[in-house]
Amino acid sequence: MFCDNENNSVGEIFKLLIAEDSRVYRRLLEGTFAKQRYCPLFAENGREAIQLFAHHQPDLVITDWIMPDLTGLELCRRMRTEFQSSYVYIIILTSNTDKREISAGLAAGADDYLTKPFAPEELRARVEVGFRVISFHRQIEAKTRLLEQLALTDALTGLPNRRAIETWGIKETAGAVRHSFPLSVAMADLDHFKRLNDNFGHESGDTVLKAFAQILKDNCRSSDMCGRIGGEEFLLALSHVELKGALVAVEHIRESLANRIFTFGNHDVVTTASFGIATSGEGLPGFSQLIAHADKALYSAKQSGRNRIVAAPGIDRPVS
Ligand code: GH3
Ligand code: MG
Ligand code: MG
Ligand code: MG
Repeated sequence: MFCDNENNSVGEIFKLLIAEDSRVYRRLLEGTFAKQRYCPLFAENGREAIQLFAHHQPDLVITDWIMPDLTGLELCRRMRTEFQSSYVYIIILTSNTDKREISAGLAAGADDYLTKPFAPEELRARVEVGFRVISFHRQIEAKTRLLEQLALTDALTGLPNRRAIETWGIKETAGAVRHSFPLSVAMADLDHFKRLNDNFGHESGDTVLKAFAQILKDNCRSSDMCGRIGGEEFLLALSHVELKGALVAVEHIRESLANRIFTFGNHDVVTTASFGIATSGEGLPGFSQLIAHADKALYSAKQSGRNRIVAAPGIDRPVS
């Protein structure tokens, strides 16, 4: 096992994996890293190195060149091609001084090499360089993840945005076709929202948008998707749910908003939303067609008086 360096106050925690078939060299390497803030995990051959690599996802790997099963070169290649989720720094430790072979090792994905016999302080220094590089990589990876998250999130409500909804929808529709399960989509649009903004100000409008987003979140299972399409338009997609189930769920959402009293200044304000629902039938349309059907139904809901749910095609459920 890796050392328990979780309580290390020095800073980041790094995992080091060493692949070395020679017992003598393993001893030497143990001594090299004996008093470090990290302590290594050892593999005695290439296959074991791959297993430990997959299980522990180390930050840095030191690999011997010649081992009985996999060479260090093959190990580098496999680590680079089979495990691409997070960058790992690879140092080849070799008795091979042939520059062409060393170049081949670097080309196969190694970041650095050191020849045997090695000076412990030099290896420790090179490992520190590796951890420095890994630390930058981890920071960049974390920032990239955050940016990806922000690119898929609506800033005002914290709900997934149109792009996130579309990505989810394409995947879910493919699953629904493959496994023949129903998918229901509800489009929602707040009623007379412009008037609310005009009467009580944009901030009050934002308060209503956030409150409605919260109602959607509260009624959205982890297998579902709810998001803000834009403006005062939202979407709720219910996976494995037939029209009947979708009507019940959406009715609950409609009521939750209609029963809520907002106080803006001296005014108690009630606001409502209209909904259009489309459910995939036998011949499942694409996600964008499902949205288009739901949108058409939403238009009918608006035309026939608002604060109601209309199901496509033509199933009208006036509620007021
Ligand atoms: P309908 O019942 O027919 O849907 O009428 P409506 O007034 O809701 O529809 P309309 O499309 O005329 O107006 C939508 C309004 O939503 C206009 C726009 O200013 C407002 N809006 C869009 N995005 C935001 C936002 O982020 N915050 C606020 N406060 N208002 C927004
Ligand atoms: Mg060897
Ligand atoms: Mg609208
Ligand atoms: Mg509206």
